[in-house]
Amino acid sequence: MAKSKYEYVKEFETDDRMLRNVYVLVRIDGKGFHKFSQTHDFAKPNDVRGINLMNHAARCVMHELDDIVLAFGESDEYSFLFRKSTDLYQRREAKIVSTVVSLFTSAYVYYWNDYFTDLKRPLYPPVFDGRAVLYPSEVEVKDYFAWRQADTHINNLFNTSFWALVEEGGLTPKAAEARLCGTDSKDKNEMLFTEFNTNYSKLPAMYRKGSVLLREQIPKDADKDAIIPTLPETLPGSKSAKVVPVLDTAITESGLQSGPDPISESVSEVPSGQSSPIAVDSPFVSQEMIMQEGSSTISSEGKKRSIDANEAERQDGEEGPAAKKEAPAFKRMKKGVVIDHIDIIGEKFWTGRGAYILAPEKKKKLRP
Ligand code: DGT
Ligand code: MG
Ligand code: MG
Repeated sequence: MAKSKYEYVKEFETDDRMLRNVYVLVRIDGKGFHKFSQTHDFAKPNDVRGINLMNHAARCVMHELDDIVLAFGESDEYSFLFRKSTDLYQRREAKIVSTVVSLFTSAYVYYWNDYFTDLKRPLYPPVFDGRAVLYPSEVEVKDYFAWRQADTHINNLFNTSFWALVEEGGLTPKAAEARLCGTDSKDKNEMLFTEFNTNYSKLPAMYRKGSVLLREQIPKDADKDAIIPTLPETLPGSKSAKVVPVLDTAITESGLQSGPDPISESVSEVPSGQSSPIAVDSPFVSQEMIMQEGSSTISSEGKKRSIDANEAERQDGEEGPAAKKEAPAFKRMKKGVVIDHIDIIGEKFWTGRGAYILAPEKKKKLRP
């Protein structure tokens, strides 16, 4: 076919394909959310509607892009990790980043009213920026997520302390800042406990640890694309799944974290500028949930069982009769995106629920 005389302009386009065989990480962040959160009267320092909306938007991205194996969200940001061998858009950076940012932003606006029920749509269009970072090995990937979760912890502890001093303690913001200057995590925990009767470690994990999106087993008859919220009572307008909270934290905490908080107590602390007091008596339970779809029920215990069954099936025969007993249950499961608020700092996550994320993939033959 004859080319038009204008076609030469295509030659100006650059090849932005990212290096092969390294991890692609895309992080999006709200532009000017200091103002956006104020304009929309976000609760301080954590607005559960805003966090759930962020989580919903992130889940939409994961549903659309199968190569994303893990996502982590806090404040106005979300990080998405692609599997090492992703060939999405031939690894073209602009295509990948713009698709993630665009889908996230449109979902944020599209589902806005499900969360902010008293406001039909945002008062002005929210903007998110995005970037891709390449990480050569598992070490950097693990440290990346540890960095983001440590940031969540530091900012949330600071903001919780700051707004307790201002709102409950009657200090001016300036005086509150001065009071917190030079304090470490231990000091802040103690201050919250002794002066404000607040046990920081008992505050919702979603605030303290951020949100982790994983690909795990869900009941076969559940819609893979349905949004499976974890915090039903905070999800007005959510019709896609009937959910009830798991109140038995003993189950959900087991295998996730035991012993001291892995986040260093002596980490130097830089506030994010986020503000205001936390709803200590917040009604939600930020743990895994039971999801009920018709007759299928998956609970944290059930999910654990299904993962165990998954493991058992992989090791076929090695586990003896127990593995065989679990197999039928596993057959009724399929992969979906689930959300939790767990520690991703430390090996426990990467060798446990996160083991599939960095698992070796079949090497694709590169053409000579
Ligand atoms: P940027 O990213 O350079 O365009 O500027 P910002 O303003 O987005 O700053 P950033 O991303 O460092 O910090 C996030 C801001 O969003 C911070 O001011 C706190 C605010 N924010 C995020 N989530 C919440 C929330 O749940 N409640 C409240 N009150 N503020 C929040
Ligand atoms: Mg921002
Ligand atoms: Mg931010």
